[in-house]
Amino acid sequence: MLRRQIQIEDQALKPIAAKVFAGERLRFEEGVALYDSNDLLAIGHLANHVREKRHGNVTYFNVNRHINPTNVCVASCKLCAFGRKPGGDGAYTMALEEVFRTAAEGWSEAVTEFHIVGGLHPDLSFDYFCDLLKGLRERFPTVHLKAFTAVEIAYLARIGKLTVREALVRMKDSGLGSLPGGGAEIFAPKVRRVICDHKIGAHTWLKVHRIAHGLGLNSNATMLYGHIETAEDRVDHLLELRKLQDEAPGFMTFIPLAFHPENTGLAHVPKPTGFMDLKNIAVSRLLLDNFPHIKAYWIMLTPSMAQVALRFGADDIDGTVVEEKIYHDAGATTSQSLTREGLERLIREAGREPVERDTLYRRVSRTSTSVTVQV
Ligand code: V47
Repeated sequence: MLRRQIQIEDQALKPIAAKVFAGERLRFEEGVALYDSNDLLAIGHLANHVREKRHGNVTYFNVNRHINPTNVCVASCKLCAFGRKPGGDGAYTMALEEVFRTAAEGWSEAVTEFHIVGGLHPDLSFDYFCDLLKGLRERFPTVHLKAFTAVEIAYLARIGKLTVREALVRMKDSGLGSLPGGGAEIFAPKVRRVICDHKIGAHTWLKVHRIAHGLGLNSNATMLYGHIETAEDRVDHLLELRKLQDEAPGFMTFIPLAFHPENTGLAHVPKPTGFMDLKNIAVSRLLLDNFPHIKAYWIMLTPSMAQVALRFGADDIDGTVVEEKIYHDAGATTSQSLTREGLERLIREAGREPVERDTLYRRVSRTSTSVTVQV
């Protein structure tokens, strides 16, 4: 039915559409052809077909809080407006008690996830991070701790003189529940050299996630677009993620992240447009056939664009958040918080059915007196 209704103006998309409807995997060249095409409605229609085949009308959201224990960072990535040099203007580092107080201030019965990321601090010990996890687990035993990007994990392992596996085992024992998807940026070395020269390379980023998956820790993945990368770089990035997911499954969600240039070392780069945002959501849904979820991160996209993205391949809109620093330091003008009701309204108005999930995509049911996670 869907197949007959589709209008394809770009002839190059016809064979790709046939493969999508047949459920066949797309190749590198087909990914590039999708990015090169301006037939956004046809691309969106194909992505929506895949999205509805997997998830029907459901759109996921969660009730979460962000915690950023420090913005002090030894790396000076051109893409970032959040990190500060030690002792620099606006630099902060929370003592553990401050982290716990921040968490307590953001906590309510409804919160199911703390999303915790920060800078690469030169002096905080590996034990600080394990104690942070232990302290949060002890105080908030029902809250899932999605913490530390692969970049932080690799750095903390080095600081602690541990292998990545040993570091992850220690963190898991301390309460780590899963890994967020940050730090992936764009895997192509020539782009990484410019936008995040001091970060681990693609190989190490992928290795950390591979090891995490092997230890039973799920994770997410991201891709930063709209700076100096090419369509080929984006497709290469997506196919590296798809390959890892084939070999060592464990990714839950892919989140395309639009570059925000303000206050960064790449302030001259024009902001990505809405057209580019929707194309990235749609192409990632089409190429990442082994990823369960594609997230339209409303903080980054704006709530209005996130709503539209729910018809272009996305089935998740992220959470309530409350306080967000990474995007707002880089000029984001979105609000830092949406209520549960606000998220539900956005999703319903897009004609989708809101489903509250926990970090691992188990449905959360609520009554006025209790919260239940369905396992
Ligand atoms: O790793 C940093 C990106 C990421 C900028 O896993 C920037 O559920 C745009 O990973 N403009 C952190 N992007 C955010 C992230 C994330 C967000 C929401 C959900 C999840 C998840 C993960 O933000 C960084 C980097 O890729 N970033 N600076 C900037 N100026």
